[in-house]
Amino acid sequence: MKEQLQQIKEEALAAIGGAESGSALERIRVAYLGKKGSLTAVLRGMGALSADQRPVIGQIANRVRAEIEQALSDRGTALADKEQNDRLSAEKLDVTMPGADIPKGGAHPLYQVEREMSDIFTSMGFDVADGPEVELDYYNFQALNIPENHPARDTQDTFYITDRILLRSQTSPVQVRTMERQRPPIRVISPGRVYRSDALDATHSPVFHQMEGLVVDKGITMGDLKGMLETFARHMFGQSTRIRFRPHHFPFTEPSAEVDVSCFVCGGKGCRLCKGEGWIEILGAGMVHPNVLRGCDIDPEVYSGFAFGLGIERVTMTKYGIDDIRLLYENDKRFLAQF
Ligand code: 2U9
Repeated sequence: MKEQLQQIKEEALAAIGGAESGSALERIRVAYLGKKGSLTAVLRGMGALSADQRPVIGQIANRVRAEIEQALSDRGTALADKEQNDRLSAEKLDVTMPGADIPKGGAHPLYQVEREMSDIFTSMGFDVADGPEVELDYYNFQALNIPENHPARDTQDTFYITDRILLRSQTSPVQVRTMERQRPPIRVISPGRVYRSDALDATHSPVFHQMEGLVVDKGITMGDLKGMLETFARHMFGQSTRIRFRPHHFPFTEPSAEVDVSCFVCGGKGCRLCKGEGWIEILGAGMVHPNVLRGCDIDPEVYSGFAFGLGIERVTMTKYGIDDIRLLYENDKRFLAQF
């Protein structure tokens, strides 16, 4: 029986030494120490031993059991350690490795300029208003004192969807809607996309962006318009910028003017950017026509207002010296990365 126990122990220890997983160890435990295990079977057979043999064999059997249990536990710990080490080395992270280069995007130059302009106007107390790009003829033309046969309505200039519905050719409809909704004082700008049936070339695009502004209150004068535009121009193009008004005609303003800013490259002496003029035209403006106020149920005898409009592409191209409008739409990363 002694030899039998010795053999069981050797077999068990060899099996434990070769076990590669917790479940293999468990199978070994059951095979030797379980209810039907080989060591258990030997212990059961001890009843047949003589009284003086029993404690001797019993002691050996207990030692064998203890050794097998110890070996199972040691191997179990070793396997668990190994498993953890394997996992740790598989998941090892070298925090000193240089990171992957994730290219960073940025705001489109048109959007940057729009935001810069909006910031200047909102700091002067303007609200920002938005409106539909698919508009009624009424808001795009009629309400702006542009009568039925005015050349601006020509299908060559405007995309008509039906007789009454079109793609807005200016953001003025937003201001008309604002006047219908809100009583003076009104101080609002409307940046947005507009559509004109022009062929795409270096200076024209059938879709471009405008920002218009409108102020209506009691006692608003051309002086207010001039002061406000000068403040805008100085913030946008530099503190020494001057502005100049040239008489013009728009159906929706009277009097009307085109407005130039002194060239911010040469300061007015004449250079390549201003084509030797010293001045750069950037916007149109004027006092809101009484017909436009009346159409929105605002009494022109009580209230007056000024309005202005500028092309965001034009400001962007002037500011950055861009000579082809198409660069602003092609989204070539080599171009965009410069802003
Ligand atoms: C209302 C009344 C009047 C908006 C104005 C201009 C002058 C103007 C052009 C600039 C370049 C359009 O993008 S552009 O081609 N705009 O010159 N716009 S005054 O006048 C308004 C607007 C709304 C109710």
